[in-house]
Amino acid sequence: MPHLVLYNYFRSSTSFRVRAALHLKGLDFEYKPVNLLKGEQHLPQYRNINPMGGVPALVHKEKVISDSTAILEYLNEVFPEPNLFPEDPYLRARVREVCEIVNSSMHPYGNLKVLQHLTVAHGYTHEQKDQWVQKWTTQGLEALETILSNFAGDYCFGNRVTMADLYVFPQLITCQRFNVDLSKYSLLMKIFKNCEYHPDFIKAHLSNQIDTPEELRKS
Ligand SMILES: N[C@@H](CCC(=O)N[C@@H](CS)C(=O)NCC(=O)O)C(=O)O
Repeated sequence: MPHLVLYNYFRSSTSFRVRAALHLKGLDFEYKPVNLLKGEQHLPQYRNINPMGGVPALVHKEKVISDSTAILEYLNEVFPEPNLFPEDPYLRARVREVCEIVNSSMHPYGNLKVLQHLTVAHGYTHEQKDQWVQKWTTQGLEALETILSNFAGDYCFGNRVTMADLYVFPQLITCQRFNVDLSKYSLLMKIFKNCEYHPDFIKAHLSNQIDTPEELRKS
């Protein structure tokens, strides 16, 4: 088995993406928790691994890669089965479009450092931070619901998991955490429920990790 080490945090949606890919590809990995709430991402020894101070970071055969998108592309090239992209180049482009909507236009607004800045510099309350995430993620949700209506089956693109599901599913969990009203996104909720029961998504889920606090574990 290849030696893979994943620096990550149970609740991080970018970490989920990579955990799910590793499980889908049947790859064993060593789980190294980085506690974001304790600020372990800012420690010099972690900054040596990822100078951006974020999770995830992957070490494969002593070579480091950080940023989930780069890691996922690498894993899919080095361990091609099952392919997380469709065969068709047009569909591949549309999968990447969906991933990028989540990655650039949704995820950053709920990121810990952004929310911490809103609290420290602007005095945001818990409710104001919820409203902030709600405001900025809604546009992405609307776009995803429309785009995926052309492609979805059980999952975002047809009836098998693709890279798009690895981005969309954990982002919907984040939306729930910030009380975003997801009830009107019926397609996204259908995909969410199917992902929720996928065995590799269960293994990657925030409630099942070694650093998951007891109160967030699924019984
Ligand atoms: N684009 C990066 C973002 C990484 C990132 O910011 N991850 C979050 C967790 S989901 C993090 O580590 N945040 C630390 C912080 O905000 O201090 C990726 O996809 O890996």
